[in-house]
Amino acid sequence: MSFITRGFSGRGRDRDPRLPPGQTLVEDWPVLSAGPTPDIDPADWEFVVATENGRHTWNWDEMHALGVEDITVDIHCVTHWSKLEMAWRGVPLDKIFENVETSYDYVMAHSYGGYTTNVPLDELLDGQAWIAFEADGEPLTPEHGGPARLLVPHLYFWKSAKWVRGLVMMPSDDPGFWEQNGYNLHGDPWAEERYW
Ligand SMILES: Nc1nc2c(c(=O)[nH]1)N[C@H]1C(S)=C(S)[C@@H](COP(=O)(O)O)O[C@H]1N2
Ligand SMILES: [Mo]
Repeated sequence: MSFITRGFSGRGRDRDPRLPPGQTLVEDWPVLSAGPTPDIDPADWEFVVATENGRHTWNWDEMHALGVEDITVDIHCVTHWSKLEMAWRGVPLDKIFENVETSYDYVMAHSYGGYTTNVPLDELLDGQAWIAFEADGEPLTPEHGGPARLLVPHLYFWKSAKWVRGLVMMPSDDPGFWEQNGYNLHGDPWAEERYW
């Protein structure tokens, strides 16, 4: 007799509908970092948005003062794991871009440590992306990107740059670190945009 628990990443009608194709549920939270984990004190943390018109900067308190939200989202890693209904806390990118004038349509996210990833600006707005400080009720640990990371849950998780330090506006969709190394320029998990 076969028995399949609802929510298990089975096939066909037993598959959790929140799970994109080719993904498997995990209960733990894997750590995936391309380099060493930087040690950043929130007191030294600074976030920069650079546009064709100049630079805007926010320190830790100024960023929080923009307005922190609690959100519950699913995350999907290109290495085939997904984690459902994670509780996150952060500032929506909409609040940041209320203060930014740009005619450029693309963004390169830059991290402390040198990681980069590209995202179209319109995929960071309308409640689709956050500068996140907490996950599951705790400050983000350094290995998960603390003190602050980008969170773009509708795209594969490599777009959610850990230790984010700023965004550089670009006129064209130039590839970031993984995108130069074979990952898809866009990365929609529902369309399985994994690689080139
Ligand atoms: N700065 C930085 N951000 C990064 C990465 C990285 O190596 N460096 N890896 C990416 C990848 S491939 C994934 S799947 C997630 C992993 O986040 P986690 O370690 O918190 O699970 O972070 C993304 N953001
Ligand atoms: Mo990943």
